[in-house]
Order: sequence, then structure tokens, then C-alpha cells
Amino acid sequence: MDINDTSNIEQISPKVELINLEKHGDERGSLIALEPDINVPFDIKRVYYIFDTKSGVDRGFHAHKKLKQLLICTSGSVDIDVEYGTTKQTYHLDNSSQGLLIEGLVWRVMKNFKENTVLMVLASEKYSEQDYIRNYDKFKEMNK
Ligand code: T46
Repeated sequence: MDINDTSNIEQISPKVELINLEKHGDERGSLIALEPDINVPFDIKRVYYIFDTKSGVDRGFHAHKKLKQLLICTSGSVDIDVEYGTTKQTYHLDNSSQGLLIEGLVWRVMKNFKENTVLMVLASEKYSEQDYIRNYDKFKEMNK
């Protein structure tokens, strides 16, 4: 199978949205629960987290065809550049009570990681390299 062949994967409309996550706090500290249909708008099939981050090292540089993801910065901070359609925007994530929802064909770059940031990501699909668009020119072509 050609892992660069993304033609057989259904494409979904791009969407980016900041979601406020309700916090249950008391004198012991805080707790946030993440649950499909409550505060996560998809069924969660995978969770991964990015850690041991270093300042000055950027990540991402790709889009997804079908994937929906919720990015939560549980510690530290990071800037997420997103691009889709005619929109280009940067989100600063430094608060574990907020999640950045990214759906579909959105080019993303994660940059300005504070040292030892933890970025947790909930994903709607299992890992599949076929869902990635890693070539910016191809992404721009698909955006037309
Ligand atoms: C995304 C941003 C926010 C796996 O084996 N399984 C996985 O679930 C993932 C996400 C990655 N990998 C492997 C693939 C690569 O060999 O881990 C390595 C690093 O992945 P990548 O270079 O894609 O990492 P980032 O930080 O550039 O992007 C990741 C996600 O891949 C991507 O979906 O939206 O975080």
C-alpha cells in the first residue's frame, strides 16, 4: 500500500474552535472529565501526548483529511498556527481548562513550546499515516 495515497479517505469540512472545559474544583484541587457527547464532540479512539518539549523546536506541518482532534495543554504553553480556507490564526494554549478542536483539512504548526510542556490530544480515529497531508502544496491544492 502506498502510504502517500490519501485518495480513498473521506474528507471532512475544516473547523477550528476553542472549547471551554468545565472544571470541578474544591479545596483539594481541580478535576476535568473528558467525555464524548458531553464536552468532546466525537468518539475518542486514541489519546496521545507530546512532552519533553524544547523551546525553538516546531512540530506538525501537516493537515488531516478525516481526523477530529481536541488539543489540551495540560502543562506549560504552546502556540498553534492553523490555516484553512482563507483563515490563518494562532491560538495560544496555556490553560488545561481549554481545548482546541481541530477537524479535517486544517494545516497546523505547533511552535513556541515552553520547555516541558505537555500537550494532550484526543483523536477520533486510530493512527493512520494515510490520513495525513504532509505536503503544503498538496494541502493548498486540496483547499481550492
Ligand atoms: C497532530 C499534531 C497535533 C504514532 O505512531 N502514533 C500516533 O498516534 C501519532 C500521533 C504519532 N505516531 C508516530 C509517527 C511519527 O513517527 O510518532 C512520530 C511523531 O509523529 P508526528 O511527527 O506526526 O508528530 P507531530 O507532533 O508533528 O504531530 C502530532 C500528530 O501526528 C498530528 O496528528 O495533529 O500532533
